[in-house]
Amino acid sequence: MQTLKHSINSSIANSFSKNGFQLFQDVIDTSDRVALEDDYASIVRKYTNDRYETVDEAILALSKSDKSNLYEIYKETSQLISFIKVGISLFERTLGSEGYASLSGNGILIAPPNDGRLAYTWHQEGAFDHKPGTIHFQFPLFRAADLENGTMSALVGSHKLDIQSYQETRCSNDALINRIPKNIDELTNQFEEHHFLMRLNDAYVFNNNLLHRSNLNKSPYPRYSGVIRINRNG
Ligand SMILES: O=C(O)CCC(=O)C(=O)O
Repeated sequence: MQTLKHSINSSIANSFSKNGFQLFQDVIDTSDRVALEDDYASIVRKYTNDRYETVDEAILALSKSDKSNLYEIYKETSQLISFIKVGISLFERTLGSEGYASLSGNGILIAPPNDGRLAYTWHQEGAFDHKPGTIHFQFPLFRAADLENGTMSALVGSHKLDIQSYQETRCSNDALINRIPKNIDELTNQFEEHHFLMRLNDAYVFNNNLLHRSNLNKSPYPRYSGVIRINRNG
């Protein structure tokens, strides 16, 4: 069973095993987050040839006219070295520093306004070939994650389910692949939905089997999420 560091607070560890997720407030150092945002801005500048003043402006323009480059940017972010510092502090501050951990997938997801193409519908990470026991961290970049900009949500306690049989969908070659459980209507009736509201420097940690999704961004600005996946002791 996945565990969290008990010395932080045993009620936090208990709520992670009960619900399948846990919020950690102010767990990321501002300087580490800003280093990641700066690297992201450099990638965006490269793909847009310095044509835009701000990251938001560039992402809004790409989401209207150049969706394949938006997808390339997403793929390139997985290699950013600045993920390592954030990953180390998340590991030490939430899972404990004993043993070792490996990063097993990072990325910066973009949710442009009113565009479901780069958003995931209901899924379990375990359906995407992560090792059993992988722990997933999700945190906002550039601005807070709220109901208006479509922050992710999860079905409370659904991590106790096995990996469900799923149907694979992809709306285009430059869209993310979705693996939606075939019985999702039944499951959404069975479990309560919880929205992951986060301020900058907060992070949620969640279980590999937890059912979760992104929601439609109804704000005028893009939503950016950092994602770090960690295997403990291998
Ligand atoms: O950021 C989001 O909206 C969803 C993230 C997600 O599905 C994930 O981290 O696995």
